[in-house]
Amino acid sequence: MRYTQYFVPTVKETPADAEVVSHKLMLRAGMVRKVAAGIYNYLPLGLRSIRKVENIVREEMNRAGAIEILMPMVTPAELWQESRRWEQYGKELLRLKDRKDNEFCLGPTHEEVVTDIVRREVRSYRQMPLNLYQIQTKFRDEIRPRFGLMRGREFIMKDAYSFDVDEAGADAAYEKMYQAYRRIFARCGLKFRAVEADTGSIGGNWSHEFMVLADSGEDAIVSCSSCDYAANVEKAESRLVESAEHADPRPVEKVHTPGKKSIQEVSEYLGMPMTHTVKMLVCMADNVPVGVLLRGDHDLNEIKLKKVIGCDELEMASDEQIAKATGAPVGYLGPQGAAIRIIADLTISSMRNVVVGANETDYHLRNVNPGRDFIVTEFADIRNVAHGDGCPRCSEGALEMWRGIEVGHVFKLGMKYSKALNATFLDQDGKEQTVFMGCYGIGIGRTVAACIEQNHDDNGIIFPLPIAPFHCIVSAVNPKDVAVSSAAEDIYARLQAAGVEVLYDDRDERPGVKFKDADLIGIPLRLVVGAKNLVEGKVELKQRSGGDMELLSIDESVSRVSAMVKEALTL
Ligand code: 9G3
Repeated sequence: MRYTQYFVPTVKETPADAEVVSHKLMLRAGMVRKVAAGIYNYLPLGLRSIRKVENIVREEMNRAGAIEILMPMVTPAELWQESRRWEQYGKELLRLKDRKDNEFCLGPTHEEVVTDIVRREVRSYRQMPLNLYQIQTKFRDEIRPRFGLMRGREFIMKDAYSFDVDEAGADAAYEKMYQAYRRIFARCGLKFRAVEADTGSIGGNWSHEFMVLADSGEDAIVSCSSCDYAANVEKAESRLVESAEHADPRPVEKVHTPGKKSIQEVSEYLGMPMTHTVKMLVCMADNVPVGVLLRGDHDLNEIKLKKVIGCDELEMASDEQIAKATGAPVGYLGPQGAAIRIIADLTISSMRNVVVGANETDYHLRNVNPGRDFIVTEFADIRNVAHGDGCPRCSEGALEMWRGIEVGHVFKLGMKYSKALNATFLDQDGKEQTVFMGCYGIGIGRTVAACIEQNHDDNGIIFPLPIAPFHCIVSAVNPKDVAVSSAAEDIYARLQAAGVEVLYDDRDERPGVKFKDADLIGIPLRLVVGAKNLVEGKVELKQRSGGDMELLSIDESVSRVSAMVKEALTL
């Protein structure tokens, strides 16, 4: 493609409202332009990368035996009412009415629509295993879309759905998708980790997220330093923390702690490490107050607590709700004599002689012992794991904390949707059975953005070749010089003939502008054609990912670039 006939509106200045590097660079490189909050135009360079990721996804899904379909973006309310999700979702589900006042929504995902296909078309066990997928625009009306394509409202997703006769089949389908995802993200040139994840509201009981490691990632994940355990912190467990204190229980002491409300203040004031304190929080579970006990330095994991209680809504109680439920002042809460349900983190059970609130303003108690001074009937893992905790799977590893960008998520769905929509089949014995499902998503735009988060420097993007908009940029320095333009044209033609995707920068621009643009848009290979080197019949080859500049003859440059592209694209 000739730059002078293309459309690459690069900009020098960093846009004000872009917070993460991929958003900044995609705007500056002329890859996307915002139309409305969370809604983007894909400009030529952006679209080429998007299509590269889609094609890698498509190849690996097809290789895994999945079959491509395309479902509608606009989906009828009736299907969502059958699965009872029409009323389950709030404003995030963008609803609309047609001219006859029929209700629809813009599809945020397609479990209902695809299960409707299968319940109509699949009648026999012989038609499964079946995996249907699409690459399609989704809409989720996020409250705060941000970070460009990383958290848009309209976005392109590959969503796949597997259908099997039994759990074993569904497990096999899950494993096939898991392996396909590993190949997909490896081919995209990403450093990623598959982590055990919470299934959230979708239902089912088991899922993995594919996380691209990047400090700008919204998710916190942990991985073990010695085994392959890795999990989203929402779900991660750790080896039970035995408290250091094994002394005999000492007599309770009331201590004056004027104005010391936070664990930090109390432990400093009393000269006690936070590991010797117990904090009591109060949550409202479906509007019922529940007391929660955690070691002072641990953090509550609300997703784990919600699963333990089994409630729909879980919020931290307000100060007045706390006062009403416990009669004690906020900051001085203690479990002794509590009139509300108490759930304690597992760590509490082995603690001795701890500091807790005295349920009285400006007072705490020391040497309080669970079992003697307060009774806990419910112990559960309700804390966030912390960096350095012991691995729950192997005996010697420690958990390391990372930030990750979720680019893929695979779920075992069980029969949640097939039951709700009555998707059944006749088994070998002619008996009616319900299909087992799985669902598997990849954020296409988010994968491009995550790749840029992981591959950039101060000058711009450093695209891994497989998802770069072009393989090679040819920068002609002063194309008005006939020797330069004819050499550049010759290289351009020969590379294209060799199947290399070339962006030929034929602009009448200063060299500096061309080099800055080439670095910004991140094309992996750059050939510079300039009069000085041409005198010796040489051109410069530079790899955007670093390494020394090479001076090559025109023939060598064509064969070298062709070989590098071929090598980078071999699986
Ligand atoms: C909704 C809305 C938002 C949603 C969902 C439904 C997320 C919803 C979870 C999934 C699960 C998988 C298939 C591809 C992979 C992910 N946000 N989820 O179900 F109505 Cl408004 O989408 N679906």
